[in-house]
Amino acid sequence: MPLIECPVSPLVPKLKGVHLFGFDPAPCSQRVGFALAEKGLLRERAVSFMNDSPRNLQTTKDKYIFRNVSLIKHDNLTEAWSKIQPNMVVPALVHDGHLYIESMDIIAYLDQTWPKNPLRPTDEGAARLCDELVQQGKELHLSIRHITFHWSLGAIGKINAATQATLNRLQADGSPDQLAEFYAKFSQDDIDKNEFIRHLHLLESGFAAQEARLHEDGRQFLTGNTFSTADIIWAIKMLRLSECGYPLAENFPLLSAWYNRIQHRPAFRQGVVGRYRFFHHAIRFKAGIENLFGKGIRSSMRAGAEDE
Ligand SMILES: N[C@@H](CCC(=O)N[C@@H](CS)C(=O)NCC(=O)O)C(=O)O
Repeated sequence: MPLIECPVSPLVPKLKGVHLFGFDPAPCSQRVGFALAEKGLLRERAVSFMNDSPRNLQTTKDKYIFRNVSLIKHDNLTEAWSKIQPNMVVPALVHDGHLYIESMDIIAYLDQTWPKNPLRPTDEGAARLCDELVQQGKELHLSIRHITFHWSLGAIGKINAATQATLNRLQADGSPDQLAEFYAKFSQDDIDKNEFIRHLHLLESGFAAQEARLHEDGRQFLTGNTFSTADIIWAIKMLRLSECGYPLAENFPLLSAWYNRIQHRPAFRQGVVGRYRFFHHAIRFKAGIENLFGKGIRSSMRAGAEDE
């Protein structure tokens, strides 16, 4: 359900042009930033998410305003955000007063609305594969969350009892993203270490399947020889794993070569990594130190897992 018919927030109907509500280091937000850049839509400026000064209500043609929802400051766990995204996660996109949520649905909407540089293969078989890989990528998002919180954020990812109570109160009933449930367990150290390792291994199995596919016929991209949304969703997973110090090239050489090709795309640089250099280097540095002392993600890799 990408379109929210009657958004509660009074800000939404006031916004003209394209506005992306997101957080630069967050994978789901990065997916949309990447797709916007592939479409040739450039970031005009960044403002705080509820900014309603008249100059920030309207964007210029082929540009978008980035509305920052800081996950570090827990902007997403506020009432104002719950009125825009009832599941209290990023991203959300507003186009001419219409609100869209769910990153991959937003990308599909962008692809329909801006047909330049199509992101869905025209060949039927490749399109089917693309849908399949996007679906697998979505299902693995919970694994990326576990990996990020365990191997990147650690204690700074925890929330206090008051914030938890606010989140419990505001999160939509039956939210598919289950943020309140996740924070309740993570903040109380109530997730078993093996659960994090299980999520890492799920991702590794996903990567192994892509590696095998690239091996089959030397294709350039995951669905064939044209870039697609499947490349977007999987490349963003690689980015997070590499930030955690995971040795991609050692374990998945073909996928790693594919990821290098993606990294060289101007849209990846403009829409994703160019946007959060400090955070990117900071988490890589932290991961490097932890791996050095045997406490990082490397010690839990499938090949290195002793408890299997
Ligand atoms: N299904 C949603 C998932 C969104 C999601 O989980 N977003 C994460 C960032 S990648 C988030 O906002 N997390 C909130 C938090 O960690 O507090 C989508 O694809 O848009």
